[in-house]
Amino acid sequence: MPQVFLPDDQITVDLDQIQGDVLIGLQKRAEVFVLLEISDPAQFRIDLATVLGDVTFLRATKDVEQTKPGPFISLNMAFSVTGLEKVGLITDATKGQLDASFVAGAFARASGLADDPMKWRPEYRNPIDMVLLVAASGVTIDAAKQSAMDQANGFIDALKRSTSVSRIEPGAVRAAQVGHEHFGFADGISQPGVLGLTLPGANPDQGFPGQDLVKPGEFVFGPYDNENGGQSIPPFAWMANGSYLVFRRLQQDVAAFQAYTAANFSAAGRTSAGQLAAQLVGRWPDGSPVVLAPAANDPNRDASHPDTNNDFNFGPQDPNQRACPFLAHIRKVYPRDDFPGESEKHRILRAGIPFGDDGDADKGLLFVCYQTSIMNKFEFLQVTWANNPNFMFGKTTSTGRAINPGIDMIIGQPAPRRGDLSTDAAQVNLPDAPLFVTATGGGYFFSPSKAALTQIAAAP
Ligand code: N7H
Repeated sequence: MPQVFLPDDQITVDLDQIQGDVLIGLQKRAEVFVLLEISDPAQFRIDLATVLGDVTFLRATKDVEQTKPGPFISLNMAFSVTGLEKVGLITDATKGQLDASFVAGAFARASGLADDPMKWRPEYRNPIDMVLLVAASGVTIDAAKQSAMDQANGFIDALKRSTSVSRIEPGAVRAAQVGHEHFGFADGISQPGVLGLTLPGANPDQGFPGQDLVKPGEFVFGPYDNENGGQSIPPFAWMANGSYLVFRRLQQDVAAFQAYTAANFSAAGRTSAGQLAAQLVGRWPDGSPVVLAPAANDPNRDASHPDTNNDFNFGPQDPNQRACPFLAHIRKVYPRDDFPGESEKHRILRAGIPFGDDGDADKGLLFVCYQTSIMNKFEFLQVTWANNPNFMFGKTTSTGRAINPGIDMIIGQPAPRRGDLSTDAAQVNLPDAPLFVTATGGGYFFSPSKAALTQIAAAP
């Protein structure tokens, strides 16, 4: 969605300290993720000093968002727990004060998310110390791919005396359907507004209609206010204006998704494979929400209409899943008023990009999200809501029969992947589905502030 900001003198998050991907998202038609191992920490501090001036912070990202000046390259970087140890920001004795999932590392946490660790590419099974995010915008997709890779190679070169490359992941928007992920659905529609950054609309608690403003401490350490009535104060001063970055390489099986919806729409009482697919996502491919447009997409609420495409709730509007199933991806991961008081505590800022060309077997989403707690945000959404067939709890059909909604068919992992679409007396089941999305790698990182990066670079 387009972003509209408060005037600079009313912005309360630190535009000069927070990296640009964190609260706004780097502008990107292509983005290269470079996963690095730090082989010589002392040399790394020297090398880091040579690229620090290239790191993009929020002020630049905001300016680019507002002025769209043409070709633009961004660089962000983040460190894993092993990386933070190598650069001396934490020690074995102090790391226990950080988010426990971050400390354990993404691969160690994979089986708890119901990933198959054997599907993880070998490079991701070894510790990765840091990631560079190199994004290119303002040019054609092919030019952006070239430019992001050229720039990434330049940064790899600048750091080559002190690091080695574990893996490079190139991502780009899809040429055939810009702004749509590989299943064909518009992405990047619903993001939380950020209090103190996003310009409120007619409703002072929202940006665009339906876009609730969330306290910045949910996404970045401050002290900034959070949704628990407190402040997100980090355990170490150098963590201020930083954020945890979750990276997941999610392979998508487009053929399996299409085959499943084609084989099952009729028995599920839907008019077409497209309608069932939209109901599994909770939006039509054009972005219009099925809760407001159950029978067919609504061009007046598509991805190009931020003023209408997010202006909905689930609870009173659709209490018996007549329009949008409880298992729909967007209803699982952001239940809105189905779960008042809880929904806003588990919001994330997403900043992913597709990988692979349409004809490739290996294609999917390089998923990225930012938060101040990996356990309470990304992992909570994946495990407690998406993977849990009983969530949303306490729902019934219009005849009062209890519903166990079933798994999030898009990202939910544990078998059996099935669901209950009943709305009234008739029982309507979705049969077992194969995996449509499989994690093939990932990393848990921390995106430090400018001050923290400078501290690393200056350290003896
Ligand atoms: Fe999801 N998809 O194409 O089906 N996602 N997602 N996601 N997702 C969303 O609102 C998708 C994944 C969230 O505020 C849309 O931008 C795919 C993970 C959240 O109403 C679509 C993959 C997690 C939202 C998709 C994937 C989330 C959201 C609607 C993997 C977290 C916002 C467009 C390959 C654990 C919900 C939009 C809201 C929206 C898809 C992954 C979370 C189309 C294909 C791993 C919070």
